[in-house]
Amino acid sequence: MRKIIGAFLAIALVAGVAVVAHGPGPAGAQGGGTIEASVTYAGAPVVEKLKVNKDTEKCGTEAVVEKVVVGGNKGLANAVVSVPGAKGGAAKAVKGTVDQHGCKFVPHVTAMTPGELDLKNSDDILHNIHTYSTANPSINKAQPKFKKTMTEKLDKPEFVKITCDVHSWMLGWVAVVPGVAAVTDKDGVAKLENVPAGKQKIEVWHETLGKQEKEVDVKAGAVTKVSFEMKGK
Ligand SMILES: [Cu+2]
Repeated sequence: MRKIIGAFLAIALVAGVAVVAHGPGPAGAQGGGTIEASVTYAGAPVVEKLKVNKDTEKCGTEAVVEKVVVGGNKGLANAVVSVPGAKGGAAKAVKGTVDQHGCKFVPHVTAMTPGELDLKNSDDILHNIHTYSTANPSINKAQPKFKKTMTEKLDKPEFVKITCDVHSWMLGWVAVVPGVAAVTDKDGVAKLENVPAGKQKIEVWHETLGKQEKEVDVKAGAVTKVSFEMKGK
């Protein structure tokens, strides 16, 4: 009987230690850290508005093309923050998904690792996927209303511009980035999880404001903050 109790105690002790070891959360358990990037832009927003007279039932009568979206505290939305060197290990493959909804690409900017991109058509009208790229083969394909999803491949790292030849105002971007990446929200903030600890190069890209990079020291199980101020070209 004593032996059995002893064994139970031993199991409880081991379990207790395991719980403590997992304390910092999944990032700490995998040896990675979190990067919280804040991207700002002091310049004016650039949002183009165009009259629409085609497929207005689905597209509306005005198209809003969001080229530079600036939110509270000068936060720059739609910027891609990435750690291109964070390959393998904690960095997972992320499939890209872009929907054509209301005759807009949603989201306007999406990030994925090299591989497959799902193009959805939730509008019930004809769209056409036309990409502008150099590293990857260009895509120029009609997506009829009955084709709800098309899957294409973007295998090479690149920032790929997407347009639609049916609706000339439609504009989107797909960031094909090896490693860990995230797109800034309306406040200009992007959170990157499971970034390998150590010195890492952080890159920021914006469709009209260009690129910047910084080196940061990522600590396992901790949040490292980094900020970027984009300049107008
Ligand atoms: Cu379209």
